[in-house]
Amino acid sequence: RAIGVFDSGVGGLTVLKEIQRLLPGEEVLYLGDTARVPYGTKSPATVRRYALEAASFLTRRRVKMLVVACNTASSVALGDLENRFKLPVIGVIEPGARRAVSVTRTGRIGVIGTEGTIKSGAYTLAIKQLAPDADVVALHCPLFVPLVEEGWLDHPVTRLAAEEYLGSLRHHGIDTLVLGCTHYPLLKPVLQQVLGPQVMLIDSAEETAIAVADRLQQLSHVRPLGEAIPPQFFVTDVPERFQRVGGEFLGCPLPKVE
Ligand code: DGN
Repeated sequence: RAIGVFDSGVGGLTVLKEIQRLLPGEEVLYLGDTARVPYGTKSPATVRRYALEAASFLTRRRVKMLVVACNTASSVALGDLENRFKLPVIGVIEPGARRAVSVTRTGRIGVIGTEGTIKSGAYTLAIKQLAPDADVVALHCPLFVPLVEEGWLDHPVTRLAAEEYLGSLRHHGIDTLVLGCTHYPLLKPVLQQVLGPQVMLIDSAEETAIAVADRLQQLSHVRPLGEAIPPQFFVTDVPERFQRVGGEFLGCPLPKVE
């Protein structure tokens, strides 16, 4: 059986890419809720409803595990999904928080994400549960998602936005920054330049893939390594934009999108 992955749109492809890298023998179904993106500005109740609907679509296709490859949905809907579907559900918050706590030296950790993720307080809570003394500063950076979608990964406007947003984090003296939104790993080079080499960037996508692999191992559900199986893609709106922007996220052209 396959692993079901969903996101509000293309962003979760950063998570899919890491899952494929780590677990090439696994079959993955990916749903991008492109008709209703972005989730980041919507209320928690609305995001919960969307997440339950996306997960229902995948569970009807008999997946063995759900991966919520969206920080906004992970921050408000994980519990509801676990209760409803009785399947292992992996979100992106806990893995990112765990990694941040393990690498920080000063305990000063920054978190950036969408408005929904930051307002939920989910990262701060997850970090504080692991390291009660951590000093967490969380910030929403709403312009980053459209800039990435536009493909402006190394553009003066993106650099200006990063300087404006991240100035306060720099003053706070963080040594670790959690990229708490699926789009942000694509901005790593510019974020690293603005913050300087002393700040460690935590990519939740990489950490989530490790969490997926660990969980499958625990459940003895790992497929033996064989030929890589191409993922199957589904979207809730016409596929053209997903196909184009998604190629940038995956670093290769996407196969057919349904
Ligand atoms: N996938 C969303 C997240 O990680 O929070 C970002 C895109 C969005 O819905 N705004």
